Amino acid sequence: MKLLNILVLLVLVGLCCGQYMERLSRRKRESCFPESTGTTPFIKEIFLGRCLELQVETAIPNACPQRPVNCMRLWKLFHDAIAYKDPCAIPLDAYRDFIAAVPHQLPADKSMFWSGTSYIVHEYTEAANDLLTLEDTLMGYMVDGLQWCSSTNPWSTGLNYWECPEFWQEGCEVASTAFYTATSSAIGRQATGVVTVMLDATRTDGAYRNDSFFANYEFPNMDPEKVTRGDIILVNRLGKPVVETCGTGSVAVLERLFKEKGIEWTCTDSDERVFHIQCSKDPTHDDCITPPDVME
Ligand code: NFD
Repeated sequence: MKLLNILVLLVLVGLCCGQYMERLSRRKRESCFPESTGTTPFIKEIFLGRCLELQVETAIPNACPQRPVNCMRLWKLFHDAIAYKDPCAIPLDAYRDFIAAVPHQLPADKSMFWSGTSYIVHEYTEAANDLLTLEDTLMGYMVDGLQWCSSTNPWSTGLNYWECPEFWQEGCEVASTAFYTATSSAIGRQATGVVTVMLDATRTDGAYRNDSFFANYEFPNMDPEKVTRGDIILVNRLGKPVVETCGTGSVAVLERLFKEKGIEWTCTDSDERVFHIQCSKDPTHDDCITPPDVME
C-alpha cells in the first residue's frame, strides 16, 4: 500500500514537473534558481518525471512500449554513462547502454529531422500533429533543454552542479555531444518509410551543413532498405534574405545524397504552414501584415 502511494506521488510529481518543463522548453527559458553554468538543478527528478509523464500521456499514438519502462534504470544508465569521468573527455560511445535500454518509438512515416530550425520545428510538428522529432521521443524528451556534466570529485554525486564546459571549448569532448551523437545516430537508424527534414534556407553558411548532427549522424544512418522517401522542407525566416532554394547550393547537395543512397526525395521552399506558424509567433512582422485592400 505504501509502495502504491509512493508510486502515485511520483507520477503526480512527474506530471507537474514534466508539463511545466515542457512549457518552458518551448519558450525562452529563465531559471528561478541562482544563475549557474552547471548541471540543471533537480535533473534526476526532472528526468524521472518526464519519463513517467511520457508513459502516462504520450505524444506518440500507437507507440507505447511493450512493457512499462523502468525509469529509475534509465536514469542510472544515463547517470553512470558519465559520472565521475573527466567532463572534457567523454567518449562518443558513453551512452551506448542507455540507448540500448530505451524503447524504439518512432512509427513509420513520422520521423522529423531538423537542422538550424529548432526555433520553429516543434511548433510545426505540434500544429501538424503528424510528425515527431527526437525531442518528442522518450530518448530526447527526458533531457530536452537541460544541461549536465560530470564531476571527478569522489565525494560528489558524480555530476557537477556548479559549472559545465561548453561544447565548443577547444579540446573538450562534453557529455551533451556524446549524448546527441548517440541519440541522433539511433533515430537515424530507426527511421522507416517517409522521413522529413526541416532546414533553414536563410543561413549564409548553408541549409545543409557538413558539420551538423543531421549530416553526420542522422542522414548517414538512414537505411535505404527502410526509408522510402525524404521530404525536405525549407524555412524562409521572416525578414531574412533567402540564400538557398530547392535545387541550389547545399540543398542540391542533400538532394544528390538522397539520390545516391537510392532514396526518392521531394523539396518544398514555400510551405504555407511554415509561413503561418512564423506569423502566429510574430503577427506584426512586416512580412505578415496583409495590405488592407487584400483584406476587404
Ligand atoms: P543545429 P544539427 N555538441 O541546429 N539534435 O543538425 C553539443 F552538445 O546546428 C537535437 O546539428 O542542427 N551540442 C539536439 C551541439 C541537439 C553541438 C543536437 C555539439 N558539438 C542534435 N553542435 C537537441 N534536442 O538539443 C551544435 N550543438 C547544439 C538532433 C546547437 O547549439 C535532432 O534530432 C543547437 O542547439 C535534429 O534532427 C543544437 O545542437 C538534429 O540532431 C542543434 O544544432 C539537429 O542537430
